[in-house]
Amino acid sequence: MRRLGFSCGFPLLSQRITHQVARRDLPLPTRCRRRPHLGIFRSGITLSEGMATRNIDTSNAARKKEVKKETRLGLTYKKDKDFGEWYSEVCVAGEMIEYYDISGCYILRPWTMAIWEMLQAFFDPEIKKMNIKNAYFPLFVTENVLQKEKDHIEGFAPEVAWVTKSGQSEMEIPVAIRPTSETVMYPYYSKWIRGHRDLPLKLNQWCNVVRWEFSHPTPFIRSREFLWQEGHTAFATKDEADQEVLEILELYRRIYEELLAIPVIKGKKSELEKFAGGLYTTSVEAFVPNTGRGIQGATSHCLGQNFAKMFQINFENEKGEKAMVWQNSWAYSTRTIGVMVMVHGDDKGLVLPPKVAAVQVIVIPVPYKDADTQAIFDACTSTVDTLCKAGFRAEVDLRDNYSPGWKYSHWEMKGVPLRLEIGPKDLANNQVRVVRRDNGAKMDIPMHSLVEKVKEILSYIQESLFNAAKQKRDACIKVINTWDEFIAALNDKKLILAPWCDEEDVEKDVKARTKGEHGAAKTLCTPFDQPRLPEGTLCFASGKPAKKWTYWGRSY
Ligand code: 87F
Repeated sequence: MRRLGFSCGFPLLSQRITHQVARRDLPLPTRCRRRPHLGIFRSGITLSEGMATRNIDTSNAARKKEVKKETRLGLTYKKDKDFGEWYSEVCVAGEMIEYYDISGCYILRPWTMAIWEMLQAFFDPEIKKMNIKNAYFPLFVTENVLQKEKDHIEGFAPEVAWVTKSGQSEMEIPVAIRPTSETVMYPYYSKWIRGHRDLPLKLNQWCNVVRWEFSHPTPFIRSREFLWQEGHTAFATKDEADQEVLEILELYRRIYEELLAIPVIKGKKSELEKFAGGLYTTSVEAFVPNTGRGIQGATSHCLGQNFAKMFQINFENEKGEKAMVWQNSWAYSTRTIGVMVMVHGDDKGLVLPPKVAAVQVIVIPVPYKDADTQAIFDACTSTVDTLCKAGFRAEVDLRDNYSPGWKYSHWEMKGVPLRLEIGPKDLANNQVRVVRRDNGAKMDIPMHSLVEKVKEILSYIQESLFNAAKQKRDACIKVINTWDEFIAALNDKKLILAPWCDEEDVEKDVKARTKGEHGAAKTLCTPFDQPRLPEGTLCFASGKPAKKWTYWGRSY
């Protein structure tokens, strides 16, 4: 860890800590000594780039010069310029993750776990309403059992991590760490399901999985260990399975759209992109406008009877005949959080939707010289009490070794939806100054309508984050009809909606023809919500009659 000069708010002697992590130096304002009575900070924090790495001359002339250079910095990278670097920096500076000394593994800090728990708090009761029960199966699986699924494990095999030693001795039977739990669970489904009265069997588990990926790791989006829920259900009939696939998919849509304020497209995966072990795969697909990449948000598979055959999951039906179960599996992971960071974050840091923010409202005292600091602190504390009693997640930042301006910047970096400032003027007028994180809008609200106004503003923020994200996403959708239009749209980072013949070879051909340094184009999904396909419409890639509209693009 190196210590460098750091400016916070105004020229201050302070420190800046850089974390040397996984090939990246991520500058982070972490501490600075407080200057007493900092009314000047009221207008907001500004961190001056020029002052970041050298000792600071606090003379008036120097100060003026530095003020001019104020850049509202905080983050080194800009979202529109260096998206990849910006993303890593915002994840770390926003205190979501910390890099770890194993590539592709990240520490999920409390700020992340609070969001994950919020998503769980929505999803878990919803699946319980569907009579799905939680269980927990072991982390390890033997080669024998894993190989039972060998047809589709084949492609995944390089990603399976193995434990081969205990202490210094080689293990007699090495064990794999679950990359997913079909092979762990289904032998027991076979044991537990006997007759039609044992059906449906509907289990979910909240757990970690390990996939030792070799492509470029990205926090939340592609990590070697991640958290997810995996649901595995078995039914007597295909109809029941089909119905559940869509019910779960709707919950995934709600996670993205209602909680994370991210628009998604519901649809079916192509034969090439579906889970090879299943019958069909449905997904919610999100889009990251900055990179022009689609991202699979969550999947809900109908497995058909493939696994039932492999694992002999049979039952005696009502007629006394032997039958095979119909199965589904479905999952969403901590990837959801990465999509949220990518879609909503800005050059000041994270932007958290109120429904998932660990802290929805941060209250910051703004003490001025000669003002009654204690009275301001008391007003802040009682404001937070009122908000918490009303059910909001509110906190006060009373730390006296940080300036108000530094705190503004800090909580902006962490994406807190709403900032409340209380200074002497607010105290005198019995009001608070409110600042929105999403658009910077400021207003004064009277104390007597605090709860009602905060409720209203938070719900505006939630709604306008979704609307803004949807507008941006929709502006990237390009409907095309020909190959040339397809290539132009791809180069233009669009989310492409194209008429397609739905042939696997054609998709493979498109992949081959678009292979390049940015990765090939592929199908994202065939949306359930199909626009009209005029008769005689031809496939953009093969020229054969088109069967459907399908979304194409580069993806994560
Ligand atoms: C990596 C290594 C080994 C994905 C893997 O989507 C096996 C696999 O089976 C593997 N990566 N998959 C597919 C997972 C399918 C399915 N599992 C349950 C889901 C939802 C939850």
